[in-house]
Amino acid sequence: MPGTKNAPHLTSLPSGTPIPDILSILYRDGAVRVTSLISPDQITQVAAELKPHMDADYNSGLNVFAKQTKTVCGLAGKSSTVATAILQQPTIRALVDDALTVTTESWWGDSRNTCVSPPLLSSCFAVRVGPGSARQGLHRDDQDHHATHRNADPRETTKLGCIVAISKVTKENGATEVVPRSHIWDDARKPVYPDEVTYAEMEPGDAVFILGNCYHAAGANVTEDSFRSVIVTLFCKGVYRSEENQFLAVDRETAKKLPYDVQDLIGWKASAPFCGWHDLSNPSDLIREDVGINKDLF
Ligand SMILES: O=C(O)CCC(=O)C(=O)O
Ligand SMILES: [Fe+2]
Repeated sequence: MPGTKNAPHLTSLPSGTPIPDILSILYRDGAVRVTSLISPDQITQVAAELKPHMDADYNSGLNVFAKQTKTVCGLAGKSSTVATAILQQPTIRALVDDALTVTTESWWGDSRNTCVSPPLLSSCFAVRVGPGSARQGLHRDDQDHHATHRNADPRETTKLGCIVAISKVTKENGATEVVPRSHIWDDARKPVYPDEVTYAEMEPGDAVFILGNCYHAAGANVTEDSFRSVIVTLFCKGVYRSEENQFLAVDRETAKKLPYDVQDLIGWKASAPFCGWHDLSNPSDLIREDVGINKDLF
């Protein structure tokens, strides 16, 4: 209960904390906040790139978001700063690689093959929770992969989310509700609101990482005039399909201009051995004229 020693608690670590230390909290609690991950200049730039879309965009109409909440999707293609400052951010990428890289061994005839499937971008969108927004329902993000949770294993998930604050984020203006340690619960247990919830309050540039098996929700905005803006970036294991269709979200001409590792992240690289190919080759051959045809999918 709030105020007692068993109150749900979200651990904060400063940017620059060694990756193994961040990972040990993430796997222990299902979520962890990292402060000052993205620089103030980059946040200002992201906000400027988002503004025309936010001004022009509409409520998604989905029941999963309140009617006062606006979303802007497809940010890998709409914001070059998101594509670099967030999608290439070394801490984000290191946590994602650890949680979501899939490595398996199997026989092909007499050969024992080790296949490594790197993570994919699952979705990248801004969520601006406006005054009067109701809270979202508590949920697990890996539900769209029909993930099951049977083994109390922190890694038993298909996704990892990273929510970066663009505005100041407070409990009052809609901070993400998080249920620490719910990532190891089975599928029957329902989180109890508000007793098991804590709030991911943040300054601009802070980030909260939430494993796909950890219960959370966008909070209610009970203010008169404060808007809560965040970038939600979800990553998934490369053997699952992305939540947001990245080939439609980022057109081919825009994808061509992205850094190669971001192209890979949004699906232009096949996952070894044979997942996601085009014409039995890496799709990136279509957008990288200088590297030539690569038929080797292993
Ligand atoms: O906006 C937030 O705080 C979280 C949004 C979320 O959980 C979702 O859209 O899946
Ligand atoms: Fe979510």
